[in-house]
Amino acid sequence: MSDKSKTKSRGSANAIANASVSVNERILQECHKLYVEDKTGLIDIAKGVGITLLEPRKKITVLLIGNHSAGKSTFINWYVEEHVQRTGVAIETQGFTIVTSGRKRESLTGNATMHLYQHLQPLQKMEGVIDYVGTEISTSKQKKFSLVTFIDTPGLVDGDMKYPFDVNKSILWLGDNIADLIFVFFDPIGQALCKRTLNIVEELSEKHAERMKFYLSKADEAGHESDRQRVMMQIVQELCKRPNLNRTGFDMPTIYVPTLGKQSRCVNQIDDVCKEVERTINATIQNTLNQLEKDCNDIADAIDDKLRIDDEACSFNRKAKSRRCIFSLFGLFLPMLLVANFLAVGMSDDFLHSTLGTSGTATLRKYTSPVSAMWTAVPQLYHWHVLGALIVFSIILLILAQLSSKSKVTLARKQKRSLLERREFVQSKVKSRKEGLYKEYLQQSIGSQEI
Ligand SMILES: Nc1nc2c(ncn2[C@@H]2O[C@H](COP(=O)(O)OP(=O)(O)OP(=O)(O)O)[C@@H](O)[C@H]2O)c(=O)[nH]1
Ligand SMILES: [Mg+2]
Repeated sequence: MSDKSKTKSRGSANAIANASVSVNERILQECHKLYVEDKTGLIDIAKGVGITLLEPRKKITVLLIGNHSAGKSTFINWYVEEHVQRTGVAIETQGFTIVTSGRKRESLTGNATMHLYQHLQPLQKMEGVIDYVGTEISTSKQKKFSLVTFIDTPGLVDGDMKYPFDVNKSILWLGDNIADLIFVFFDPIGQALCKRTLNIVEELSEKHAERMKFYLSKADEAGHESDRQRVMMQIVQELCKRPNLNRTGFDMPTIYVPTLGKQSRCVNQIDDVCKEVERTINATIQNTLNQLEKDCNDIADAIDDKLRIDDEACSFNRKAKSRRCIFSLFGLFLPMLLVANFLAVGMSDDFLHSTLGTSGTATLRKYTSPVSAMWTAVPQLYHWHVLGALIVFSIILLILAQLSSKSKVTLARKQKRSLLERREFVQSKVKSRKEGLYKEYLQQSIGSQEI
């Protein structure tokens, strides 16, 4: 193949790669938007039904660690294809630098960084760190940079070197809480095996082995193949001495920054690093879309629960209402019956005739006669007892009526409607958007595979 056609095909491959970046970027951005939009965003909807959702990230984060001069900053510059980070033989990177893509080339201080990345705020609590945190925003769109945020860290050294903050603690925190990928660079000529690096690597490996990738950096400087093999053996042996790092099949690709111009016959596996980044981006997109579906289902379930609880409360209230009616009816009916009976029996005929009329008196006597019969059946001696008992019984019935009248809070019709609308929105609109995004994502990845 001629050079010209090679350039051409590489050019078109890049164009496809860039196109796929933009699809992926858009998918992550749209997912993010579906969560954070005011009122109609999933975070707000979920909050309304008592669920706390985290907003999905628009980029993956790669943490680079390694000894001083291992080539961390140079690698970032190579990836970004811009000189964003200072590099050199001296100890160059003294703090944490977040290198990310944006619309404008800009450098941010620690405080601005904390405003931009709220999830980094716990770092602020670690003494001294804030003065050594910064952000470099680059407009580069090279490789997959628009979907990656790098965190460059201070070179790790043993001995007298004093860091102005607790470097181990802060790297461990970033590895635990922020990084999707942790690249460890071992440099064959430097202090690759310094204790500080090994300690941090071991501690991170304990919890996040799957996020960690080891590389023999500056491999072009490692001399001949046999020297390189020896260095690699030494590093692997040293790592394997640590119980938490003693795994079989230790993978340590050899990488070097091709642009540094050294002629080397050493195999450069730097593309593996880019592939690792791509793999993590793809996994993140899939996870984000899956999480979106799960969050929609959780919201719908929470709304269903709310509606079910409301239905139960409504039927409880209905039952309570009928219980209250029955108790009150009996509680009032008994004393009224007794009073009516006493009137019928105790009042003179003349008085009853004059107040109720002849037919009224007859009706009263007719209906109170069973009570009167029961009352006369009770021995005179117990009349007061029975009367007392009936009054107590009535009071108990009235208290029961009062107690059972306590109703549960139910949703207003408007609230219920709004819940149903939100459920419908999440289950149909958001989910169908998610389906569309998944389709786009798969189409783009299958498309690029075919080519
Ligand atoms: N030959 C060669 N030199 C490299 C490579 N990567 C980095 N260097 C050189 O190594 C030196 C140190 O590189 P840096 O990128 O500053 O290393 P670092 O890990 O960021 O160092 P600190 O910031 O001090 O921790 C620089 O002079 C680079 O030019 C490489 O792949 N090959
Ligand atoms: Mg550096």
